[in-house]
Amino acid sequence: PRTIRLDEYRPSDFLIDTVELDVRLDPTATRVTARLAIRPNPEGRADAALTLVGDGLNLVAASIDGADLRPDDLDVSPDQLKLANPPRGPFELTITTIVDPSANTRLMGLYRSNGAYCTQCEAEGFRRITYFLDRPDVLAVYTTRIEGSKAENPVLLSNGNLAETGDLGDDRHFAVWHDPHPKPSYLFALVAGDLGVVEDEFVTMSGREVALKVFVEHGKEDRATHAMESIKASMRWDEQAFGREYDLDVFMVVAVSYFNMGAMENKGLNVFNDKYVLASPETATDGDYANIEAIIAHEYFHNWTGNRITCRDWFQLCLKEGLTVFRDQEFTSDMRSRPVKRIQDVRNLRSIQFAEDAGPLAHAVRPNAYAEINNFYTPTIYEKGAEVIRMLKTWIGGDAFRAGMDLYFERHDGQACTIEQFIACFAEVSGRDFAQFLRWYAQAGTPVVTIRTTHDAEAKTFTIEATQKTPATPGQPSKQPMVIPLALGLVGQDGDDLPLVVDGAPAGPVFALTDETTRIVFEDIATRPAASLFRNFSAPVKVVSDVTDEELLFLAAHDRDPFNRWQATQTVALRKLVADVAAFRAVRPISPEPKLAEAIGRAFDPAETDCAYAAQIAALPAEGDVAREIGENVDPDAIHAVRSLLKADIRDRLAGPLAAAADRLAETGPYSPDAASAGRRALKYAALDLLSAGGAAEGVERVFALYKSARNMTDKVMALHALSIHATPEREEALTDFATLYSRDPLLLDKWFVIQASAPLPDTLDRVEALMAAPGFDMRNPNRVRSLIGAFGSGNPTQFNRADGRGYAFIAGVVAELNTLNPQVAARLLGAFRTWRSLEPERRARAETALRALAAMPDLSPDVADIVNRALG
Ligand code: BAL
Ligand code: ZN
Repeated sequence: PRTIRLDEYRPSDFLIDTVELDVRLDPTATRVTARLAIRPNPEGRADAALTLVGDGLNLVAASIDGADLRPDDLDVSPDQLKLANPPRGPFELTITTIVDPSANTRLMGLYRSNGAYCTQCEAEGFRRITYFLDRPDVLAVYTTRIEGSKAENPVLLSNGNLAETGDLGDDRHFAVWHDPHPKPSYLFALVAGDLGVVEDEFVTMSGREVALKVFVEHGKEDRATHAMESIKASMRWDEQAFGREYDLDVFMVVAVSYFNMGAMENKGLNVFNDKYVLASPETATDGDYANIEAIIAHEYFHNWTGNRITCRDWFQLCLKEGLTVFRDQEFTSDMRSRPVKRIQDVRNLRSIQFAEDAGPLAHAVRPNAYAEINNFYTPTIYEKGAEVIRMLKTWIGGDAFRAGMDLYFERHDGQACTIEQFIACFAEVSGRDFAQFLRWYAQAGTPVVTIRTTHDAEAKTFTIEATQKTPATPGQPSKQPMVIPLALGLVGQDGDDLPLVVDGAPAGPVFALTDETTRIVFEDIATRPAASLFRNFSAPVKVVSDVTDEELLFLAAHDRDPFNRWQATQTVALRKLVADVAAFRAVRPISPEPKLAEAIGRAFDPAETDCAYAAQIAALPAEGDVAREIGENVDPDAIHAVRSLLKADIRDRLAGPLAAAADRLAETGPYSPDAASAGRRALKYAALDLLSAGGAAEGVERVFALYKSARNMTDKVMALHALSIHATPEREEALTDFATLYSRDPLLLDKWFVIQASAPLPDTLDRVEALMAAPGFDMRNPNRVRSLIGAFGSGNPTQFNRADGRGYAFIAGVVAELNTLNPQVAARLLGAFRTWRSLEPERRARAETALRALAAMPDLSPDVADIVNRALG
């Protein structure tokens, strides 16, 4: 496939002001007539041909200003419609195409999900509906008429406000929707089907009444109330936090069961993966409730950051995604616990984005080239993109950040923008020079900041010397220094922060590291403090410091920054795990570490009231964190073994407090998904996970008892997960029981798939293969594929990385099968290989063999070919 480059961007030669779509629904032959008001773009080339793109389209008719076009007037293929010499003034082009929604297994464009019609147009799906200038900088006002069978599609939805409905007799009816806000084609949506609805209302800050509707499959209406509450909370929050008001008469969310992504922010008509809408205590876990709230918020927040102001081109994807992730993170922090949210986000960033940044798929937050845009909906665009916004705010301060956002909304409303236009708003309000800061968008790789500290007792100074280095990444052999905000505190022996004095004046607490090496000399420091570095994770960097374990354990007890209290324990644990892996592989004894157990033990102190936070303290770094820290010649089995040993050691040291916590935290009243109740369950799970470490009989018994007595899905799934990682009879009994009870519900079947696919047991791959042939699995449904195969590839380090290479061959085989069925999902599964180069030589060779076999396949989709080529590149 052709590589698209940022520096080749040109404005479109033509603009489309209005789009009138007439869609006659039919399961296999939907007829789409698009009437386009086109005019030359004053910023385009004067003599240009008009080339509309398509993707697998079938043209029925075309006319200009009412006059039919003959085949000779047109250059038409399934992938483009070209007029060599179009009118040089405004004209109307009418195009009729026929599409087959039932055959659309790629789930891009118009397709069917459990009988309903729905669309997905981001990034380039609209061209599978009609020929178009399918690029985000062409903004048009859409009017959409949908006509279909009344019995099969009583609900007919599109973007904007409902303008007209009518009965055509003979089981036909229609609806006309008008969206007054100009938008790019990727935000177009249409849904039609026989759906249930939950309705409510929201009155905006200026008094506009907005009808709220959540559409779900009939019979699932009672599972939509949490989503509805989340919509209202999101609308209120965006008014309060950013002054942003909703702008249509109706806001709709539709849950569909076949969906490539999590959800999609189409104007006024968000389409959601049903996994992120449906929740009841009997069917959803605390994690599901939190995810739904966050994703509803994310899509709603796109209304301003994405829809009202969109991206000029797809290189600017982080303009809407990084910013909107930042906004949804802030929303969750305000709705729940800010420190816990920050810890969860940083865990997630490290596990998925740092991993991406350290491997062959590393790319910049704003890439400068792509072969397939679908492959750039990545943790780097989303999660690192959000970190860049957070750093910007940390660097210029909250007030300037808000002023910059206000300016951005005011100046660019209705436009398709670039990162430079966004950043210029912050430069203007803060008076800062952002030239160096912009490197965060251009340079890939996770900067490593090495910190050396020295205390001079005589001079009473404490010096921090910070050296930054960003490793080479594909296509970027050498890097320039970045602006790295370092938020810090110096904690004195009484546990209080010392005043920060530099050059005789109060300083900090945020210091910008702008050079390769920055020295900061703090004055009036009589005794060596414990340096609390990168408080609240003030920059997405890897920190290597000479702060001792002893100082870290002191910070774990006393730091006033809750993030760094957590981080201190994590760093000590990570250092130990890395050392233990080296000892284990060299067949040397592993040294005990009672102080770490003591720090973790504080999480189970009955006096600890923030249980969600305590649960984070109690959870050791993941196996992937250890692998990344080791960096090369990684043996996933050794990491798993050593981490399990550490858990067992902690269990032995804390057996009493763990058992007491598990008892104390047992569920008593009715289930509530609120954050405090969820926190208690999370801490109970942390205790049970440690108690059952290594398959210890007493712990397994407790977990099994919880499984059997559980009265909500969170307890049930937590217990099943804890049982599933040890080969015990209880495991088999619980898995069978869960299947008997719940396997007819697809979203619960997914939980059962995930649990089995992630078990670090030697028979897991056999089971996964068997489950693919079992009832309920459907290769065409992305949720099933992700929960069974995706969880195995990306959530099971020991079994995906089996020493015999079968894990690699299995994932490559599924990718080959999905390559034509659903290339986007296929390419996503291949992400499992993003760390293959850091493996020990034998596994690395086997992973490479699997990738090369895939690369040699004929007819690879652009999506899969792009990932394979970059992974091998
Ligand atoms: N725009 C794709 C889905 C999302 O990020 O909201
Ligand atoms: Zn988004």
